[in-house]
Amino acid sequence: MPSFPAGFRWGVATAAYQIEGAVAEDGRGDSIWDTFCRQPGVIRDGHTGDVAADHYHRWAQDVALMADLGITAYRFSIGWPRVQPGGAGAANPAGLDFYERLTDALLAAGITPVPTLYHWDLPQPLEDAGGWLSRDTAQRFADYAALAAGRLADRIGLWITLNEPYVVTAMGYALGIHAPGKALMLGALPTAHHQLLGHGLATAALRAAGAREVMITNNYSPAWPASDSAADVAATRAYDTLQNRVFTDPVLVGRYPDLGAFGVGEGGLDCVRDGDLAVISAPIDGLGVNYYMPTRLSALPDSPLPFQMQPIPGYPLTAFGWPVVPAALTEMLTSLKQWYGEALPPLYVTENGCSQPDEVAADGTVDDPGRIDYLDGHLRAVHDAIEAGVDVRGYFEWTLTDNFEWSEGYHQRFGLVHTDFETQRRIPKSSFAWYRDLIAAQRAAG
Ligand code: IFM
Repeated sequence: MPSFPAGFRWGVATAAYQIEGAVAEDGRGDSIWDTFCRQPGVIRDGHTGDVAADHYHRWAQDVALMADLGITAYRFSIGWPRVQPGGAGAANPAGLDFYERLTDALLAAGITPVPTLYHWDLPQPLEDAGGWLSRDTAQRFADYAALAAGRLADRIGLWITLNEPYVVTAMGYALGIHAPGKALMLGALPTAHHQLLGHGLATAALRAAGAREVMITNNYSPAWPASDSAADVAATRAYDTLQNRVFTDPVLVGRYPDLGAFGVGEGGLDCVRDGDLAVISAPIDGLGVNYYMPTRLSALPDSPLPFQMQPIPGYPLTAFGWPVVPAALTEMLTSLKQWYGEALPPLYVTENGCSQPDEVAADGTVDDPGRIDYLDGHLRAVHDAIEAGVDVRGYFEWTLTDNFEWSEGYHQRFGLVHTDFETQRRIPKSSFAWYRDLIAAQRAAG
């Protein structure tokens, strides 16, 4: 592996609902994911995040694993319903206590904490009041950001507002595959604007509370046409706009891309008010890039979403069936630089990883060579982007332990550490040792 720049941040990333469990402890309220998981038939095999990887009780063991791994930064998410159970009003001190204990343990282990404020666990009372379809949720988010930073910004410098707002809009409100399970198709578009407004308002609240650096994380995917027909090329452009530009242009250049392909006229989205884009485009200090795979598209005529995804033949697949295409990560990082030029802040790969069908062998070990290949290829791809002049400052592997993978329940294992969900026993996989050795070598060289 070539050397990364000195000071490059080596990390792992997790999210509250996927690992914590303890959903009814210490005053935590319900989130939309608690409610969604209770609905029959929506999550594979009826799994829920009620226990997950029991990180709420095993956080000290997990921090010890991170210290052993040698990471320099840990991206986790703060559970909004733990900190502010009703989504408004005073903080739940016990919720903040948990993240304070975690933060202090990380700092004591020499690991920089990098919290994300919203990784999809909207307090249920806010959804009952309209969720991200309601403009008021943006202000509620900023108030919650102020509570979290009010307790922690004296120890945490770098904050992330939202994780993958595209997925919230697309999977949660347009298609109904994720919580809150609404299938509104294009009626979901206001959730994009309200999340972005929440990002802008929260950015101001974080800075007022003393946060030094603020970022937003989106998931990006190079969009490839299935053919060179005009229809497929247009469909690909529409998809690219929706996934890669709608949640980035307003933040970096203060305007929405052309949404004509989605029936939005020149006047733009109805929900945008004067001054919103100035709030949304307040300067940020970094852009989080989550990358898993490219997307290949063909036209889907007479549909509100005018594209359909096509398989990408010729590449290995993860256990989830996702094509493994490291070069597309280089393409994505260099495209962002091409698109935004000087307006692009430093980039951090805030998620990258894969689900593998690993199993515990008779001797108690877990070998996952597919994950090692995946990580090796994608880290080389990040390095290629740096060589090409893109300012990438860190890499957060997804994820530390096997966890609750949303609609797939516990069926997709993304961890460097195997979790036995019956006993909560953790077994570092061979990829853990590989990543540990890589980080040690890079840190020694840097
Ligand atoms: O597990 C998810 C995570 O919550 C958001 N990004 C993609 C991961 C893998 O699907």
